Amino acid sequence: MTALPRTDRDVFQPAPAGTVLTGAQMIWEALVAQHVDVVFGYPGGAIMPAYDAMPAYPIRHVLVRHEQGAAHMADGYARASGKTGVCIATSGPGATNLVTGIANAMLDSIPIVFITGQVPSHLLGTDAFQETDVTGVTLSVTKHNYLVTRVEEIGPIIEEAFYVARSGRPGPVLVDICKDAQQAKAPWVPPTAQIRRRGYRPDHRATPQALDRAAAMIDAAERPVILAGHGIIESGSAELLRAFVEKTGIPVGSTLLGLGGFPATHPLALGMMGMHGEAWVNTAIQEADLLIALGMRFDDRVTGRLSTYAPVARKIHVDIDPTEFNKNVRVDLALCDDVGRVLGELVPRVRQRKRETWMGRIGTLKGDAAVRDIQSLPDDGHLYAAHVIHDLWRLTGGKAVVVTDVGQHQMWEAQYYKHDHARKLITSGGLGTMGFALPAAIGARFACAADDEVWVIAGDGGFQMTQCELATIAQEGLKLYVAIINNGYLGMVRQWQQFFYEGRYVATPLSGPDFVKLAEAHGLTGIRVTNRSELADAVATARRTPGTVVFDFRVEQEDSVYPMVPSGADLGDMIRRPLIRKPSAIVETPEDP
Ligand SMILES: Cc1ncc(C[n+]2csc(CCOP(=O)(O)OP(=O)(O)O)c2C)c(N)n1
Repeated sequence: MTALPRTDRDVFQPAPAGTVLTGAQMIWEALVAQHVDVVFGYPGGAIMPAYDAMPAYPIRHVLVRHEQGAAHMADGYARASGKTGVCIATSGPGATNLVTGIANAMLDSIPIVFITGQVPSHLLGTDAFQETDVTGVTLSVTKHNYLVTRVEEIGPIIEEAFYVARSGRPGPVLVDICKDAQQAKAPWVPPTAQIRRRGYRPDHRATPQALDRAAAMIDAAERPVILAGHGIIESGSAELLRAFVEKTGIPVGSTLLGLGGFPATHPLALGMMGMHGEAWVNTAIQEADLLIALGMRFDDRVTGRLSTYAPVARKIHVDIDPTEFNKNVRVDLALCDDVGRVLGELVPRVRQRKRETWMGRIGTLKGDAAVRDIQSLPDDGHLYAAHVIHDLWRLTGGKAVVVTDVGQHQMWEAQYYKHDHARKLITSGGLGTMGFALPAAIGARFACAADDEVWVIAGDGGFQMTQCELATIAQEGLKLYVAIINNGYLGMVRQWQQFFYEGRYVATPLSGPDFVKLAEAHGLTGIRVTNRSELADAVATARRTPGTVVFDFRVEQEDSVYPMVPSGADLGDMIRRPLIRKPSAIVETPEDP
């Protein structure tokens, strides 16, 4: 296998203004100018000119096994790094294979620039070979998209695409470039960094009066709760949130995507809210007299039934996207601004407080839930997914970058792996895309420091959706830890069947390959774990083993995630884990990792 080496960044010289370049060269010039160092993609006819030009540029290309994987890799890279991810594919099937990954990025507000090849401009609309109207197909799942037919447009549009993807509420932007525009030549115009898009104003500022009003509402509240969302992480505001919380003494509930935006081991951290949130968070929200929603969007998985949501609370909502206000929940005060800027303005305005009565009440709620907590139960020879995740949290010192798939294991991860830092949990929230974890972890691997451990936590169902990317891992020589939480079911759907469809397990029992042999077939290592006592040794072995290790954790097959607020039910109306031990049998496991 001989791949052309890429040009080293140290020797690369950007083209001076006026140099005649092909459109294909302009694509890479424009990407280098945006400081892109890695792209994830798959070649094909309509994007071949761009691929042919690529080796002259200091950008690493990761050849995926399916374009959906490329999209998720760019997504994982963006989430782990805070930069904009880049993905490249050909027209027609290459581009349509991206759609799930684009939609995933759209719903979670992830900045990614997608570059697709398109048939030559004179063939547009003729049903030419591998022609798909990709801008049409992706219209509703991109923040913005472009069809480029002329070589002169390539540089300015790619620059604008990065600006749109990153500014305001981030999101995916697609640039579809006709093959003849890639082949044509024109004088190069380097990026100007002076982008003005008519009608697009991503910057909003809350007024001083609104900030004063928010501070007064916060000072007056006796039972306030902060709802910390993904906006805290995307805007890099974790430190400001901490300063605000420590001054006001207000406890913090997090959305799934907000986990890590506030340290999970902080005394004022309540954990995750919503459908599989901690019981005490949901009850605290229902009893609160003020909700301060920061960079979150009152998703239905978070609110439960809207008509009974936080019935006595006044609500302050801070978000950079004005379309989020009063969409699901009517609020008393909306602050349209960057959440970090608002926190920076609020900290000097609010009173220093301790809220002992309110925290005492939350402590009582917690005490009640703890006796139902599986993590606190003794090892009875069964391997529970919650135990696996709790033990991985301890063995990794809580410091790993964890990339989860979608299903029960995702919720257990959110409950039992305590993230103290932003960008350490990468998960598909809004779209809930099975198959996300393995490719997203590959992307994250490129963004993380060499000594960061990157862990995949996936179900046996979701893993099988994109397991072809094991070959990408092998070809790229990457070190990942892949934990398959193997329960032999599409577990989350099985759980719903158990709770709401009288236990009729239709199309949820699931077989799979021998995951140990599958890893070995790729030149990787596989380890099977069937008992909790084997887990620590397995992790130690994996650390000593070069290359990626795939763990097949054979967990309890019919376990369920508790608590659970049934879809559309009142947030306080939770199904709790049945008591399976008396409280006296509880064994304390060490809290610190
Ligand atoms: C692409 C896709 N198809 C279907 C679903 C619906 N769905 C949500 S969770 C789930 C089961 C996941 O099973 P598994 O990956 O084994 O994880 P577990 O729930 O057992 O932890 C399914 C089918 C989905 N979220 N994404």
